[in-house]
Amino acid sequence: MNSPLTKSKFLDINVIRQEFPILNREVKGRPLIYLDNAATTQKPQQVLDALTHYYTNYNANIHRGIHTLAEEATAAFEHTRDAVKSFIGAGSREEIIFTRGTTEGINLVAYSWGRKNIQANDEIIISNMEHHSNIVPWQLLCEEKGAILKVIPINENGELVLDEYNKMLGPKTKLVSIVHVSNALGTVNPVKQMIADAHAVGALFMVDGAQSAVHLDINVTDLDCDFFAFSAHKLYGPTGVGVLYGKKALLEVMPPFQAGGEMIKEVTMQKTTFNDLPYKFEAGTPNIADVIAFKSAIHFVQSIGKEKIRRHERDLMDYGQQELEKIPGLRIIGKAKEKVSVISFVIENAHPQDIGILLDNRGIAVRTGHHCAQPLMDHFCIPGTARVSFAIYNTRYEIDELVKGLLRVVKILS
Ligand code: 7TS
Repeated sequence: MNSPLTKSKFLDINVIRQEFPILNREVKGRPLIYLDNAATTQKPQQVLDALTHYYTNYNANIHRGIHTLAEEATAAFEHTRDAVKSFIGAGSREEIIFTRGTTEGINLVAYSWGRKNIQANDEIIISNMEHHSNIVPWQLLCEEKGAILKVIPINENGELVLDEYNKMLGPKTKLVSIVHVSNALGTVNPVKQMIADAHAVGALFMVDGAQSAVHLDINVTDLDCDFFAFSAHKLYGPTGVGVLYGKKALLEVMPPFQAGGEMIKEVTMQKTTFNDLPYKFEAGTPNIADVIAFKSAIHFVQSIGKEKIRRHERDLMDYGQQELEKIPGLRIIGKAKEKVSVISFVIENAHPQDIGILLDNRGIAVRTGHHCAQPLMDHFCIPGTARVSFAIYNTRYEIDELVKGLLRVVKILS
């Protein structure tokens, strides 16, 4: 298997693949070709080891015990916070809140900041390419408060129409919440400029970084965003862990999201005072093991370097687009100038679900459907797409296999 897998001009992908035990498995009698990385990435051995090591050696609840195990677990948990802080360029560790994932991070802001600060007739801006996680929390908030949700349109390439955005911004705008990289199209949005534009009218800006944290260099201080949410599981880390970054001054005056243990300073039956940041927003026993293992995922990414990862994925995306476009009846959805790691497509006379099933029969995993972005699908007048999304361990050889599979799909279905 040496030759076809090592076609990358930039990295020894074979060495990297060896770190992912799951890539050795077969599906339907063929070697797994995993092209569903925007849904979740596979996990390298060091992440799996960190989980086992924790449960084998120092499983304990954190922040409350004084025994050795509790101290070791607390230290490892807090080390991840420091690793995240530098990974995204935050100003202080108090600005890093552990959540269950991007969805919970956005809900936290909508619930805590939103319910305190949004009033009738205020305006919140999102875009037409948002994941449902960055639509529904704002819809609920607007319904509750009588506020108005405005939606930035997109063009045929799948890019935001920024003129419309600038026209929408005004004194009534209180918050803008935009996806950094679209999960369905791969479009990279120019959030830095958009943040500056929002701030110019006094609005806050939240970035949905679910897809960007793994591909782009993130520096929240440089971006000057007010909130940034992402998930560990799309970044070679475990499921059930995410991060909400928030500017300290904002977090400090926000009310708690969930109430319970850990988030309190003192409780009497009359009154409760709340813990300091970031613990005020981390009620209950957190996902200790997975937070600890997340640090290994960050190290994995840093040890290769995002620039190299990006170049490899760019090569795969360019090669993939070039080869897929040769397939009769195939149309790529989303052709933004700035794009990473995702190719969404439809094939004439072939339902995306059938494409997915036929590819799975060849051991190829892709995502099909609306990708939790139904308004975006409506914009393109399609029920859904088939989507391939790349990670560091994918190869040109796998794209060649995908193309063979798709040619077969065309033969069977059309
Ligand atoms: N925002 C974006 C842009 C996403 O891509 C996703 C998950 C979420 C938010 C929610 O993240 P979670 O970790 O809280 O679930 N996107 C996808 C996907 O594209 N396929 O499966 C999940």
